[in-house]
Amino acid sequence: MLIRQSPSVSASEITTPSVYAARRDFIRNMAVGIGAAGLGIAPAREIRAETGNSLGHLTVSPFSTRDEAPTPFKLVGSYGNFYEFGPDKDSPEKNAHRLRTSPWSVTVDGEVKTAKTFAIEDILKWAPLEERIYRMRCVEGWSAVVPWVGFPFSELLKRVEPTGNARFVEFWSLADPEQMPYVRFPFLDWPYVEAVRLDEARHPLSILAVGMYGEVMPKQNGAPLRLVVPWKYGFKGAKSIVRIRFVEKQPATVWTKSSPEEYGFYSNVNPDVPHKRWSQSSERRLGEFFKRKTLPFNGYAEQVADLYAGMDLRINF
Ligand SMILES: Nc1nc2c(c(=O)[nH]1)N[C@H]1C(S)=C(S)[C@@H](COP(=O)(O)O)O[C@H]1N2
Ligand SMILES: [Mo]
Repeated sequence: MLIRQSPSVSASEITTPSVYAARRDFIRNMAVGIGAAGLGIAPAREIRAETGNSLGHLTVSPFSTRDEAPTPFKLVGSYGNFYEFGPDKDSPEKNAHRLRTSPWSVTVDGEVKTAKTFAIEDILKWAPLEERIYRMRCVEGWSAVVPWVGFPFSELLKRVEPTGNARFVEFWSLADPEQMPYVRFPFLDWPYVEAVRLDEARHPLSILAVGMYGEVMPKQNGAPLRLVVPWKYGFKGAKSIVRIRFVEKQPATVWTKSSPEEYGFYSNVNPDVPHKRWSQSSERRLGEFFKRKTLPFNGYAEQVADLYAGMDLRINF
């Protein structure tokens, strides 16, 4: 995104023995989890998000990826983008401790019958929390398998009533220079706002996530509430959301404003549409050495391709 050099993951991402050990343990636990899932029992886990705040019993969603082991939290928590906290991959882990996630509320407005503001404590009670193990892919060419915790976006639609004009949904991240030192610098047009079409948002794979690896969301990954849409590039998943706005027309987003020729509105993972500065045909899973082929819609084509029937996804990229 903001990098100008090679988008590939640096040598420090090459798997270390401890990561292998963690992964082996994780695979063993996953095997237990898959067996337990059918009984509605949460899997036992040794790897945690290390926030120390367990979310307790979780139902394992049938939408979860079954054939790939989650990436160790160690990697997902230390390599990512959260530009409000700095431009480097380790800036979020280094600086996001400055974020105050309580009190926190989310305002829902725009094309809704009645605008409402919800406290995060109440949002957490909307629905039973599910574990959703999703493949994720960043437009820069790295990917991960992440056990998110959250609930379908559609739960929000039970609490607010969009008007007949609502066709798109914007997600606004917090932009507080006191907590987020880099929003003083205009390298992006703050606040970070991303958006999807309403039918994409209400697709059963789209979730509002409040945690990962069985625990409350780590600050660097977007506490206390973020969007996860697994068939799109990672930048669509706005972190630390304070406002959700329903709108009629396709809005400009933080990335279409900064570089419209590089970041289209749809941002579906499409190996056939190269980024202007690099190919999108393959990706490197964090912790792995060899690249793997990128799949259309990040492997979720069967579930989501219908949303784009009749659209030319080379133009609507
Ligand atoms: N507010 C905000 N949300 C954001 C970003 C950001 O810089 N600010 N970066 C995006 C990008 S480019 C990616 S790849 C993911 C990375 O975070 P994750 O590894 O926790 O999914 O967050 C997305 N959400
Ligand atoms: Mo990204």
